[in-house]
Amino acid sequence: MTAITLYMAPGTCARVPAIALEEAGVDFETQLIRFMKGQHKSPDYKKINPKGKIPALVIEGEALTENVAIITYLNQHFPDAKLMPKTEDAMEKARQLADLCFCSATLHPIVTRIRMPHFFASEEAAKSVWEKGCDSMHEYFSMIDERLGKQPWWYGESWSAMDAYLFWIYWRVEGAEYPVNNFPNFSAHKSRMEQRPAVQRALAREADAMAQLEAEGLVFTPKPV
Ligand SMILES: N[C@@H](CCC(=O)N[C@@H](CS)C(=O)NCC(=O)O)C(=O)O
Repeated sequence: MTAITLYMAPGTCARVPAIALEEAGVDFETQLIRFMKGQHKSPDYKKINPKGKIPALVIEGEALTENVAIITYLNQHFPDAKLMPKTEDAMEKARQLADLCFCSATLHPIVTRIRMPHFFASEEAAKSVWEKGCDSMHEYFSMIDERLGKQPWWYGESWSAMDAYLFWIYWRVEGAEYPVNNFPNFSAHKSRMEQRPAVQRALAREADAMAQLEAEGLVFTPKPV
């Protein structure tokens, strides 16, 4: 059996590979990283991810970071799981990468501005960071909403890890006062995601991790805008 460990914290983008692993039906363990203790910046964790970020995946003793790379690897390592649409076409493969990069490199930084504007500005200016984040997000949420109005999943009739990524992005900004209700097709996509047993299992792992943090008094709560 392959030994797989996912380094995660509840609510983070580690949800994306957690869902992918659950969808693939493989055995894996999760290791909770405690942000409030600075564990992600500790020398021990930096041996796994020198960038001090979550997620990191350790598989067969090898550490891999960055969601795009982790999803791409899992897709190749577990081909039967069909985490991304099957294709041998170089352009199609590159377009799938572009989609994952859109989530990690375009949407995720905007999510952070909406969710944690205080990281980017003084107390007085935080509200304007949040507003500008929301303004930037509208264009992309409209685009995603339009696409999901025509089909249940990002790639049509078949679920993919792109849907897991979009699910996390939606959920994260929903909890930061972003007006998600303006995007009914994206909201319906979230509901479809919540019905998937693999998603429920991934969320249950996060709930366990959150309970652990609560018990230790280590829950991180960003300042309200
Ligand atoms: N580009 C990375 C981003 C990872 C990332 O920013 N993770 C956040 C959690 S969602 C994190 O570890 N934040 C802690 C910090 O930056 O100190 C990826 O896609 O995996």
